[in-house]
Amino acid sequence: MDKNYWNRDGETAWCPGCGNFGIRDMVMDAYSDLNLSKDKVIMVSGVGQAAKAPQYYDVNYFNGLHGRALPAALGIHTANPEMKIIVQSGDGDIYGEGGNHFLHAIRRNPDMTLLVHDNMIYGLTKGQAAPTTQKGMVTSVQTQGVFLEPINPVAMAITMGATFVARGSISDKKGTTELIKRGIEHKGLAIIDIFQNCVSFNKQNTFAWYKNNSEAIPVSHDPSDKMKALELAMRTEPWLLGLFYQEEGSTFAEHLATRDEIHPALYQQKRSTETLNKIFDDYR
Ligand SMILES: Cc1ncc(C[n+]2csc(CCOP(=O)(O)OP(=O)(O)O)c2C)c(N)n1
Ligand code: SF4
Repeated sequence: MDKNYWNRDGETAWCPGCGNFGIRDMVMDAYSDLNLSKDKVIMVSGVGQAAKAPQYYDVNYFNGLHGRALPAALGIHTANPEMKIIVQSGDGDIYGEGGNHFLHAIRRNPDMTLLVHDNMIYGLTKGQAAPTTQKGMVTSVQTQGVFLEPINPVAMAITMGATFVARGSISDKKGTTELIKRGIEHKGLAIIDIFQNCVSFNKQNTFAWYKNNSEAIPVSHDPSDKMKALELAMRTEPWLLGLFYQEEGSTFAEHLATRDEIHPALYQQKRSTETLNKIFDDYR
C-alpha cells in the first residue's frame, strides 16, 4: 500500500528537526506494510507535542485530556473491539500524568498498541523534567539539575506483567518500524517506548546521543525469558533496542465476552429511536 494513503496534507506545529517527524514516518510505513484500512484504525492520544501526532495522519482519532489517552482508548475498544487502536503520546503524558492508567492498562491487557515518544522531557510546556529525564540534567525548572531517579518504563512494564514490551529509537528507523508492525499484530497490549530527540528543550539526549548510546538486543535473546528480559531492560550503557518480552495472555475483551453472555455490551444492545430520544430528552 502507498504510504501517502495515511498522509494528511497540511502544516504541523512541530519544530524543524524534531524526532516526532521520524516516528510519524515509521508509523505510516508500518500501517502501509500491514495494508491496514482507514476505517479499521483509530488513533488516540493525550496532550503534548507527541500527542498531536494523530492529527497529522489521515485517520480517525481522538485526543483525550493530558494523561488520559489510555482510559479513552479502553472505552473506544470496549465499544468496538473490532477497531485497531493505536495510542500514540509522550513520555510525560503516559508515564507522568497518565502513570496510574499505564499500570492498570497493563493489568487489563487490552488488544491495542501503545507508542510512547520518549524524548526524556516535557516538550510542549517548554522543557520541564519528565519521569524519564536523566538524573543531573539541568532544565528550565530544575535549574540545579534533576535529583530524582528516572523511571525505566521498559523494566516497569515487564515487572507489571505486560505481554509485549519493546524499545525503539528515532536513530533506528528500520528496526523500530518492524517493532511497530509486530506490536500491531500482537494480541494484547503492545508497549513500545521510542527514543525521540527534542531539538528545542533537550540538548543532552540528541539524535546523536541516542545513536551512540544504544544498540540492538543480542539476537540470541529469547523474548519469552522474562528474567533475562528484565536484566536486559535494566542496562543503560548502552541502552538496548528491540523486543525484550512477549507472551500470550488473556485479553480484556476476552473477559468481557464471558460477561456478555449475560449482559451484552452497550454497542450490541438494540435500542429503538423512541428509547434513544427519551435518553437525549432526559439530558436536555
Ligand atoms: C493535568 C494537566 N497537567 C499539566 C498540563 C500541562 N501540560 C501540557 S503538555 C505537558 C507535558 C507534555 O509532555 P510529554 O507528554 O512528554 O510530551 P511532549 O510535549 O514532550 O511530546 C504538560 C505538563 C495539562 N495540560 N494538564
Ligand atoms: S519542542 Fe521538542 S518535542 Fe516539541 S516539536 Fe519542538 S523539538 Fe519536537
